[in-house]
Amino acid sequence: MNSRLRQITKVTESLKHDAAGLGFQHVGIAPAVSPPGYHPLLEWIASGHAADMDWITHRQDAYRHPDGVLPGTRSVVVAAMNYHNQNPQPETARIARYAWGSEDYHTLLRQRLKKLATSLRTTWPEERTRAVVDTAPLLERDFARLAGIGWVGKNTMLISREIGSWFFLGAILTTAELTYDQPFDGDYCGTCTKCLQACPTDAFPEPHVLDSNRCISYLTIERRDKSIDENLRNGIGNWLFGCDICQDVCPWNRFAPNHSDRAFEPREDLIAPNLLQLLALDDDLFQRKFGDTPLKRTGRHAIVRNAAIVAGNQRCTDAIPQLTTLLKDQSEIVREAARWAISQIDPQ
Ligand code: B12
Ligand code: SF4
Ligand code: SF4
Repeated sequence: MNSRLRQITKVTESLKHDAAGLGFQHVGIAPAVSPPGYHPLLEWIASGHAADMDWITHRQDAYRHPDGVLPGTRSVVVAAMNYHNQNPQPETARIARYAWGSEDYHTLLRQRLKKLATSLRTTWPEERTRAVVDTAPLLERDFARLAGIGWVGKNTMLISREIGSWFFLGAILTTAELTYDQPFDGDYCGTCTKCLQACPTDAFPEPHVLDSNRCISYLTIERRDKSIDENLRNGIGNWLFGCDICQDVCPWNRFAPNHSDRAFEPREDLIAPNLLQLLALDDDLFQRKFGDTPLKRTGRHAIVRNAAIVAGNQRCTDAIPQLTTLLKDQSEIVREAARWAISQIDPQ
């Protein structure tokens, strides 16, 4: 083995070894190629399924190849971090499990990915690396499949045979060459269609395709400055932020292990948020309570709008005084949701 090849093997081994110590359950490496999901992505955008997530549509060309994120990329290291916590969801207002911890996962994963890249940087200081979580134009699930971590389920989640789908993905793009894993071969959904049937807003026009316009996760997190279509409000049920239904019903999650990471220790007020307190949030209080959590992305107005919709769906008569105050709120989306909620609770 020549010395360059020995270095490649050694760095690949250290990356995999260090990943476990940093709390990643899986790590795999794919060559930088144009991902097979690129054309499905273009079709998805053309069908309007990206809704108004312009940060995806405006950068559609950059998804063609990891070069669009880091010119000269040769390897894509993909890592998965389990955030599963088996606490049951409350009956009142629900927040998706990924957001129960007190830290924003983007910051946390990016910091750990940077640490993970240490062996790469020290061995080859001349090579460039970039850690990405979510926001770069990279099809993370497609690359996770190419890196051998799992398959894309009918619910569009990347599923691992070992840990199910309750995990975050992150990637390190590097101009360095590494030893590549085999792509994950196969699809273990079989004839199951539980996720497609369980979705309360019918967000799957077909298996493996999600229409964001109908997905509660999009509606409650990403649709921040607009009202939510009235026809979809009942389907939102008691989801205040995100939605876990198509993962909760998945048989591959039945035995999903719990995380053992202090960073994902859940906060009581996120596992079981108090609806009346949420309806009373002003900008300052929102910032103080949720400024360092994933909820900050959505902002006060959309969270209060969502809380009003949940109160309406639950016919929560105790919320009437708060909702009446919100009829004069500074935000139009809040005023409108409060009006709607009152009409649901008391049609008179
Ligand atoms: C935009 C986005 C959303 C949107 C759109 C989701 C979607 N399904 O496209 C909304 C806001 C709705 C959303 C919701 C959620 N999201 Co999100 N989201 C993203 C983001 C930023 C981009 C996804 C994207 O590019 N979508 C466009 C579609 C076309 O791409 P895709 O979903 O990757 O689909 C691929 C496959 O379906 C495949 N494909 C297409 N057709 C076919 C056909 C067949 C037969 C096959 C096999 C494959 C296949 O090709 C596609 C392209 O690669 C990624 C991070 C990233 N940069 O990748 C996180 C990400 C996918 N989200 C994540 C999470 C956790 C969630 C939620 C669970 C959060 C919650 N609890 O509320 C939900 C889950 C909803 C769901 N069922 O997907 C995780 C998923 C981890 C995992 N195990 O898969 C990611 C990777 C973020 C992260 N860094 O951890 N999300
Ligand atoms: S996250 Fe919820 S709303 Fe979105 S597709 Fe899954 S079940 Fe449907
Ligand atoms: S619920 Fe069934 S069809 Fe859906 S992702 Fe899980 S195994 Fe696949």
